[in-house]
Amino acid sequence: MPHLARHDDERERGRSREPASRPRDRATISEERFACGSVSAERRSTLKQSLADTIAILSRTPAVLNALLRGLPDACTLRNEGKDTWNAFEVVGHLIHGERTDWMPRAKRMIESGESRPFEAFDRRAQERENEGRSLIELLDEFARLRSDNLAELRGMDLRPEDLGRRGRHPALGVVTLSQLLATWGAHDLTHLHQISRILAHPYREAVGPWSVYLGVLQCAGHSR
Ligand code: NI
Repeated sequence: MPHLARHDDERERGRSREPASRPRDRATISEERFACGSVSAERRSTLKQSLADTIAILSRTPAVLNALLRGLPDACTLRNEGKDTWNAFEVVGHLIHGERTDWMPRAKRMIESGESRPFEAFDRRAQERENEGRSLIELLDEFARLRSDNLAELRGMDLRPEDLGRRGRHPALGVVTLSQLLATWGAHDLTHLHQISRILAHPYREAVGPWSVYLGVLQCAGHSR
């Protein structure tokens, strides 16, 4: 795939430049790698591919949201699934808050401090106060900008398979790895795309009549936190 090939090229170029902005001391990293022992070639290849796949998914989410939501009537984007549930506007706001406070800040915390400094708790209701009076178009544009900036920063970290095993401490879940965090970033996007699909389908529960039994999106009870 051209996209991945280009990405690999960028990684190689970045490596040869040895950017001064790397957040860690090179000697420390070498010592840690030595202490951890070697990662098998097969495992290295799997981890590298998993990260490339995750980045490929993460890079597409803003365009998916744009195609699905931009210009839809408010009746669709401001509808929710009932009391204490989110509408699509709030889901995009939640994704923005994650770009600002969750994924990359936590990845950097892991690199810089390991388990010694737990992550800040994530505020699942931040979007309720942050996005009052804003339009969905503004939110979609902001999400796309933040995601692009964060992925540029992630690529710039030039993570290697050994780095993905680095650990951090989640305030509720305990010890987690960088590999798990990045996989969760991708699965979190897909969870909320699933959720938006379910929100948009919500009004069809009665309208489809007996076909409801064939339509999984109408059977899903919801699970997104
Ligand atoms: Ni979420």
